[in-house]
Amino acid sequence: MTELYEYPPTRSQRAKWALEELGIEYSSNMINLQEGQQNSDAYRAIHPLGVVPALKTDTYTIFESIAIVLQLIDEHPEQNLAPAVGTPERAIYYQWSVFACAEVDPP
Ligand SMILES: N[C@@H](CCC(=O)N[C@@H](CS)C(=O)NCC(=O)O)C(=O)O
Repeated sequence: MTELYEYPPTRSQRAKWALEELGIEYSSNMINLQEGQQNSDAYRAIHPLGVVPALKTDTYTIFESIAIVLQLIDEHPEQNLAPAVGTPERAIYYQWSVFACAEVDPP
């Protein structure tokens, strides 16, 4: 079972949106940031930096909201949410995906 570690409304919404858009079955684990649950040993074992989101599947655990979105989209090519690898359209897709976290998030 796929598990999302989230606390809305934060960047975890990105991962949730992708899960919902792709129709993936998942369970939600709320990490209450105001109560400091992100600092528990249990959650630090999932995400060493203690931030949300993180995603745990049967085969891997990852963090970084954009990485989660890109991976989920790659796992479901039949949904056609991303341009084909190696195409000019894919280049632009990478550009804006990285721009979102590298340039938009900091400010
Ligand atoms: N680059 C990370 C940023 C994650 C992040 O900063 N999450 C915030 C919520 S938007 C958080 O969990 N903060 C908790 C804290 O700093 O204690 C991503 O996009 O996943």
